Amino acid sequence: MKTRTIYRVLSLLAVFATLVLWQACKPQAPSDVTTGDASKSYVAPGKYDEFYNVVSGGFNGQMSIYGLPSGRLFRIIPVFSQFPENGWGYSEETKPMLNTSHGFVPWDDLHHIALSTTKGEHDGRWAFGNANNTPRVARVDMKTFKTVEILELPNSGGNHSSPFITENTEYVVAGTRFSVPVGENTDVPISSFKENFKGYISFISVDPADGKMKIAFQLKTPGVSFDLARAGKGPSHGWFFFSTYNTEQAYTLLEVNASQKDKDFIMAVNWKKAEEYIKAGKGTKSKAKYAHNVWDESTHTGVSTIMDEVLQLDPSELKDIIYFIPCPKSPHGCDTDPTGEYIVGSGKLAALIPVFSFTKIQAAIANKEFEGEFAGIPVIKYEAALHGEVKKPGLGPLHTEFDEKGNAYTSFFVSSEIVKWNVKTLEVLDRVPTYYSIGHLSVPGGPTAKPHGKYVVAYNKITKDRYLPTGPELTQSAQLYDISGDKMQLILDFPTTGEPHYAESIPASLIMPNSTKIYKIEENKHPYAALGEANTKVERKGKEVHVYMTAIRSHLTPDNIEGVKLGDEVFFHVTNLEQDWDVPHGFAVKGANNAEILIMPGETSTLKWKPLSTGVFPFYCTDFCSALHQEMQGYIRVSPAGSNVPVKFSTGKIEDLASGAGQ
Ligand code: K7E
Ligand code: CUA
Repeated sequence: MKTRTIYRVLSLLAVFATLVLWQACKPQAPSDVTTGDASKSYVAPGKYDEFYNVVSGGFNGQMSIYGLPSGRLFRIIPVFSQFPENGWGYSEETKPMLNTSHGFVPWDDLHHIALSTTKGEHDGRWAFGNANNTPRVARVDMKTFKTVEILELPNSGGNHSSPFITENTEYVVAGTRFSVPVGENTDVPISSFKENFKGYISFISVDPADGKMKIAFQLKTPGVSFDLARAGKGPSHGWFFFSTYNTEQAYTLLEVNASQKDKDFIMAVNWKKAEEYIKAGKGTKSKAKYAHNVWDESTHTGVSTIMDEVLQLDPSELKDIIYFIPCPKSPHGCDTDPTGEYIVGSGKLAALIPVFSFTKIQAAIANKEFEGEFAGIPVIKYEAALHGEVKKPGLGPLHTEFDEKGNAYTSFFVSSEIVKWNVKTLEVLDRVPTYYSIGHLSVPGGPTAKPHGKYVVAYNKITKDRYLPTGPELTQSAQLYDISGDKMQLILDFPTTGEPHYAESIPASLIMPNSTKIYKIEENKHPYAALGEANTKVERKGKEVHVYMTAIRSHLTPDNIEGVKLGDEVFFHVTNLEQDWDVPHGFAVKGANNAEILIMPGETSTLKWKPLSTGVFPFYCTDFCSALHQEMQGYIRVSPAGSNVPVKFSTGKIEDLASGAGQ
């Protein structure tokens, strides 16, 4: 008890000292800030940006797409959260994409994105994102900017160290933040952490042809927290590096109890070795329940399958898969440089940045230069793995990105700055303030073997006085710096949606030519599609009424529907017959509690509606599609449960009252 109080006091003192230091080096007020040449971020009307900036949405659970250098927002791609703007997670087709072993989860937290690479370079095919809370990895197709696959990760809690990709996107890798009890009985005392709690790293294989994901294997690790990671590249291809914290294995008041040790670990994983063990028949199949949701482009529908098994390897028995390397004070970022030789650990509470050498790590393993073991895993001697330390770089290093000239850029949360340093000489070259308290940063191509350079974007955690105030809740603040010269120059502030954590930028030339414009109507295999107005109909199946509807400028077919009865569920399957770029139609019906849907050209989408009263209900197109958009509307009649109003439907039919009245 006494020791704990002392720790507590010490840690509070440390926090206090940090805050004092922070005040001392707090950046100036916005009006005092001189910026670089703002015209460098100017993209004239009608001109395109040079880069797509793919940004995680943090607590909004989505990804967003900006242009660089303009900072203009182009799109929010719904991933792990329902999105009223286009009906993601509301339409019947998209609901299965948000299914999990815990049922339908309408909102999650997306921290990191990863763009697919081939030979370590951006290939423009897919963007991956992680769900933190209910652990999942999603794949977005960069042709359609649509989430096409979501894979849940069993035995994980707080999927933060995720997703990170190997050089050729062989694997997307995800590490658990929370270690959790595993095995048959997980109903154990929390205080049994050391005995019962384990960490898991999932290696998800990605089919090179179509991108399909599958959990290839999981590594069972000692019970610690994994924070971030990077794959090796070039000479270190075949290896993976994870930052860990809470190697104290605390299970309460982590702010104090997980900050006791002077050093935590970087965990080096030899995944080629793991593959060898699997080939040799090692590993055990364990029961696990997780959802695998796949979007089918031809039916425009997601299918959710619950999986029941996962292959696991235990590196405490299967030697040479993992090694620990001591790394000062609760490392957050763990980044590998473009050459693959250097691994940078950023200790949140450290006053220096250690840079490890892959060559030295290999030599240390070969020569058994270990300082001992941690839970059965060898710990390499710090000095044996170390290339060197960047001295006095700043306070609170978080993340490091690289340019094409051998420089590194590290974000410092506490001292609110970006520091540029040379990877080989470890010399600090330049520093610029950020407004305020930067989290992640992103250099175009920064995590790849071939950075595109030019800019660094700061994703700041505190916005304060940078924009017109909007009450207690402010926009998030990103800042763009020109890094083409020796000195970094701030050239743009731009607000962002959600809370961006990580982001990557990719040259527009790798994405733009492949961007899908329409879905071909003749390829539409949706079971309820009406491929042409002649195929529209209304079908009753018991208490379900299926409306095969079409939308084309400027009418819905059918636009008069009768014969629905109270107690029925009505499914509006709307096919957009347009074959023209940028002509979506929308659909909404009065009283529908899932609002509306937005349907792209050639696509079919379904809105389910359960009327709760009799009467005539209007429906209409929600997307301004033509001069006669406001005429794009119709009526559906709902009669009492026992009525004998027959099912009928039409468009453009004028009935004389006598034939329709009284029914
Ligand atoms: Cu924001 Cu990558 Cu969740 Cu660092 S993490 S800041
Ligand atoms: Cu279709 Cu408005």
